[in-house]
Amino acid sequence: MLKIAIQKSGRLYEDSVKLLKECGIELNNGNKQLKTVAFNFPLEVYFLRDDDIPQYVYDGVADIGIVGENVLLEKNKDIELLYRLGFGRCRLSIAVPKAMKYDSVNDLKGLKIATTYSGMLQQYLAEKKVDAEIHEISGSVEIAPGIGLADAICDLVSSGSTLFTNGLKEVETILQSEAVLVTNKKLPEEKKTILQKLLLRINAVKTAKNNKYILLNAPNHQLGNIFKLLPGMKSPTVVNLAEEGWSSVQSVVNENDFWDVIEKLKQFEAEGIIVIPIEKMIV
Ligand code: PRT
Ligand code: ZN
Repeated sequence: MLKIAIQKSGRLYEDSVKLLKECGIELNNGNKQLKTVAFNFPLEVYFLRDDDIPQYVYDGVADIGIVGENVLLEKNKDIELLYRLGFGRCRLSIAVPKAMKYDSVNDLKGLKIATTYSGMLQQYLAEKKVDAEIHEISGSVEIAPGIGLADAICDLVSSGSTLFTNGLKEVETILQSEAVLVTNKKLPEEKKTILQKLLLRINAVKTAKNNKYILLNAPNHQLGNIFKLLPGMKSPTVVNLAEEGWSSVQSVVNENDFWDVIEKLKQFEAEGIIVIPIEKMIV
């Protein structure tokens, strides 16, 4: 049995449970217990505060965990980052009052900066050789300058609206963060085998999300160009159309290149382009 720690409630909870579900792992977590066992996979799930997850994984209470990279780095435990999961994206930034003149990181010299991320802020300021005072608080960091508790803040930002409504502007970014899968470094072989199975499934889900299945019709004299554009997993599937000189092509296309590829396909006389989401993809 492999033990995974995920957030009990908060910004990472839903996506973490959804990921396990997409991996075909069924949980009974309706009434928010502390832990639950999956019905159809050797996985025990612990629901914890995100701040505690690195310590629990380090101690081996949980074998693996899903946590923000920001928390992983702040807690600085000797555990391994296994996989970037692509949700819970945010950045750890320094912000100052809107009216303050700010040209470079040197303008932070001598300021009092409120944060819950004192470890990472300290490291950042040391790297930049800026001598500032770190004021560690446990929450509501964004109000600190407004109530005279600090001159600046260092906090997580996603849309930027919290900074905006508190009259602050973002001036430095310390880290780009997302949810990550972490593991204890000393898993026994039996648990490693289960982890490999889980990783295969996570990979299949994530790869599928990054790719689309594409079908199109094209004149045969353009097929060479189209094959170069859509190499697919091994090579594209090609079927003759009833109309002489035309073929149907089936392949996969990466989400990031999608619109570029579509534009080029039009130049190569492709018609009737159909794009379909992929549920799982094992390469
Ligand atoms: O109870 P527990 O301790 O488990 O939860 P928590 O309250 O400490 O964490 P939670 O649920 O707020 O966040 C969990 C993780 O989500 C964080 O560690 C990040 O990795 C990630 N994440 C992504 C964020 C945000 N986006 C985010 N915007 N965490 C916090 N925020 C906060 C930020 O602190 C600020 O107060 O949202 C506000 C800013 O948001 P914008 O959109 O106004 O910029
Ligand atoms: Zn927390």
